[in-house]
Amino acid sequence: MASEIHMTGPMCLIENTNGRLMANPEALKILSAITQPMVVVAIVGLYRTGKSYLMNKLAGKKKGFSLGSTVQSHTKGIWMWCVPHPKKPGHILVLLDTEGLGDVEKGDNQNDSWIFALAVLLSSTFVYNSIGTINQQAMDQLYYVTELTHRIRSKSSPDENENEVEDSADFVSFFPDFVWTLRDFSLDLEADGQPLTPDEYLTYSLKLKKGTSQKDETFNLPRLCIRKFFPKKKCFVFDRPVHRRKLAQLEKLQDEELDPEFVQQVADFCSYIFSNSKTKTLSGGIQVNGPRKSPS
Ligand SMILES: Nc1nc2c(ncn2[C@@H]2O[C@H](COP(=O)(O)OP(=O)(O)O)[C@@H](O)[C@H]2O)c(=O)[nH]1
Ligand SMILES: [Mg+2]
Repeated sequence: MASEIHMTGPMCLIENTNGRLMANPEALKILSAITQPMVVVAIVGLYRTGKSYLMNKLAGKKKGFSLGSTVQSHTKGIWMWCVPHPKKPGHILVLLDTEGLGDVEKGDNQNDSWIFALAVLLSSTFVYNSIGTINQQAMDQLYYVTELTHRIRSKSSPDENENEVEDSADFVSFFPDFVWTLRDFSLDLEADGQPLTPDEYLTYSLKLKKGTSQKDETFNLPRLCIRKFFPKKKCFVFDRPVHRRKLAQLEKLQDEELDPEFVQQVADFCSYIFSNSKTKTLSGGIQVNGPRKSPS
């Protein structure tokens, strides 16, 4: 059966056509034909932060999702690539790459916010990718997480509610695991002279401010949302893969030409995803395969 899934490359799943998000019927057809359990990994983050490059690593292919300033990166939306799961026989690994998410100021962030919400809902592992350290800028770009409650309404709380973060616990049960990937990370991970693991660094970065000023609340909101929505969190840091001048040719370089630390970090990330990413399930533990996931 697995041999029936033969996608030679990614295809658009959710397309932004004239400002409207539309599901591509061809992609839905492929999804509906999949009868095996699916592990769905989605990646989201600012453009040109190496997302597609990392997804190609998960696909085990040098080429696939196109990198950098190609035609594809002008199409906002979600791209899909279904490959046989490299570690779980009989399972399909569905890779979802998002395109064109810009900063909040650049119009059209309604669609960006929907793309973000769809990536959360469709995936069993949700990867948030950013460059550098977990600073306020990286948190601000996670602004869409604070909009999830407006986008997703669970049946049990149909009315507008002041306290949406509190009331969202009921849909968290089918939320994906959260992985934060930090690219070009150059900080020494330590606090008070003690070394920190990337996971401890993430936990530390998600600490809330005690105050109640507007500034404190703005600081706390994305952190609160991540903590509420994603009970299972993981963090990976990556060195810069090569010297700045060679970055544009990254796709053409052999592993031997890359920073060995980076090669190891990518291997560790892939290995974690392959062994830990769960099958996408609906509440009640129903496994999702194609026909259930696509609209019937
Ligand atoms: N600085 C840096 N550049 C990267 C990294 N990974 C890929 N790139 C390069 O950054 C550019 C954009 O990569 P791409 O994967 O298309 O980014 P995306 O827009 O987030 O999908 C390409 O030239 C890649 O070769 C990384 O870890 N660090
Ligand atoms: Mg990309």
